[in-house]
Amino acid sequence: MRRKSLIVPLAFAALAACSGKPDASTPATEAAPSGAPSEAPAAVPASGPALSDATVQLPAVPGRPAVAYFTLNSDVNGKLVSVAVAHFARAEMHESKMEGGAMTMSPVDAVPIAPGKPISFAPGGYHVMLFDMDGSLKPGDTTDLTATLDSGAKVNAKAKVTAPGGDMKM
Ligand SMILES: [Cu+2]
Repeated sequence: MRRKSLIVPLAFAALAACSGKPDASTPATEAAPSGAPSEAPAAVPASGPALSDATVQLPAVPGRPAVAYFTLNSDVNGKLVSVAVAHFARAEMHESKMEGGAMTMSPVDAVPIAPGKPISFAPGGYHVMLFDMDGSLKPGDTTDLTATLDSGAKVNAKAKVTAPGGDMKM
């Protein structure tokens, strides 16, 4: 008799502990806002030349040329024939080369482009020399860079303006 009276309360205690309160909250069924069909984004052609990593490095000495670098991807064969950068009166495409143990650079009229072969304008190779800045650009600014192809197509990008010798900084 004593035994039973001990066991029964324990059994109840165990039951009470294991049975949690039934969750009264109903599953959240937040209706997605209806009646607002998402605008399909304007179809961006997968093709077409594109600029990336455009930067303009200001000269260490005021009055000296600035330099522009970028990468140009193209899905067509052709030529890059000119580059222009806002706030500079004149731009020239140059190519740096090692000649006789010295780095020299010479103007280039056109750079061939081809699908799957990005053209890299970077230190030590192709670059754009920029002359006669109007004086309004500072590091941290952006300016418009436009590349023109022999087809007449123009490709635009925002170029990041960097401090002299600051192309390794973020
Ligand atoms: Cu140059």
